[in-house]
Amino acid sequence: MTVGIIMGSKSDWPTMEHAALMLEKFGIEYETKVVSAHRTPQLLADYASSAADRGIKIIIAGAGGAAHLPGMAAAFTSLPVLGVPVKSKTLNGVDSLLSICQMPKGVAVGTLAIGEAGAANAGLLAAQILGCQQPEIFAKVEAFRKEQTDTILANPNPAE
Ligand code: RP5
Repeated sequence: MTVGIIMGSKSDWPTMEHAALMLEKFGIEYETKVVSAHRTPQLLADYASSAADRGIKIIIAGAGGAAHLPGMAAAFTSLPVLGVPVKSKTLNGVDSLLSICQMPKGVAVGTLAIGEAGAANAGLLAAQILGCQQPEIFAKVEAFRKEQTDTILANPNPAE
């Protein structure tokens, strides 16, 4: 598998599946797994520290609330980690966003937007990173963006 999509709970899947759907658009292989930083800490350590040896190139990690999963995953691997703040019930995901984006200097997590858009963009950004080395993925990203642009230009009337 090229991309590992992990999340803190099964309840994150309706958000995180948008990362998976985006990767599928570009034909990128991925695996999905519930890995909780606080409920299954040893699993997180094992997953992240073995990911590079297993051939994973990028980890997408989504979590909500006190969302330490992406940061802890990044602590266990030098692979790029893309963090997705899942919308929480009490603070609408602002807690998740701040938990993920405010990494102290020295361990990086690339943070996306809260919720579905962030998950989809994590998949897109993973494709763009992989596309730097793989021309066929780069071409698919270019085609995706052109189609998006053409669709808007072909129908600019908001009332139609
Ligand atoms: C986090 O707590 C998860 O990432 C999830 O977003 C949130 C709530 O988890 P559940 O109580 O739904 O399992 O760890």
